[in-house]
Amino acid sequence: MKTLIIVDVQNDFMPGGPLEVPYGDLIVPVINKVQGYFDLVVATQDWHPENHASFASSHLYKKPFDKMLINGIMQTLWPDHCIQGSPGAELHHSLESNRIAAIFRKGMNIDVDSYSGFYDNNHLFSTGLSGYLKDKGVNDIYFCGLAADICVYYTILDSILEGFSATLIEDASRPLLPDKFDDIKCELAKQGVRIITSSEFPK
Ligand code: VGL
Ligand code: ZN
Repeated sequence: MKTLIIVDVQNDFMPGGPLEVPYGDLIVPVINKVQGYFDLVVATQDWHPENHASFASSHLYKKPFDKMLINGIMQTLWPDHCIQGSPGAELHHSLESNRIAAIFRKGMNIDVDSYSGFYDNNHLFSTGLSGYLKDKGVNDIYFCGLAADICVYYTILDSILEGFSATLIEDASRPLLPDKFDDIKCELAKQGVRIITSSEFPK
């Protein structure tokens, strides 16, 4: 079961959005191109209540990208983004969604952030994604989406912990901080993650 997981391809992460990923929109046609090579396509969606603890606006005297200890975890504070039901939380309108079998939403607990599509950042709450994939007999997962150095990265790390084999499609993903992305890729490679580009899929 060759599976593609599309992470957080949502309007608020696109150029011009409140938490924009540089060139984030350029991945959409690449993702659309590769979808057809997979037996199963699944997506995740960052889906925060208003006043989520990860928003700088939820804390006095804090601004976006400040850091703060929340429940023992050092949390980066973000601009408000991906609020449940808002246009910014919707998947990008050009992302082909007909082949997406299921969408797993995350970050819904107001107190805890959730970068990974599998577990929250405390590793306490599961979205059910791992059980869903195992039920379907998935072993080989390919990853794409936004942001490569945050939610894609943590989703991949959890997939390895869950025993899946993981591949990042690099040109179908973009980092929030391009300068630090080489370190992230090194870390992924150390964990046994394959890093490829979409050119490896036949035309
Ligand atoms: C993300 C920061 C906060 C992401 C989500 O999708 O990478 N980053 N929430
Ligand atoms: Zn978020």
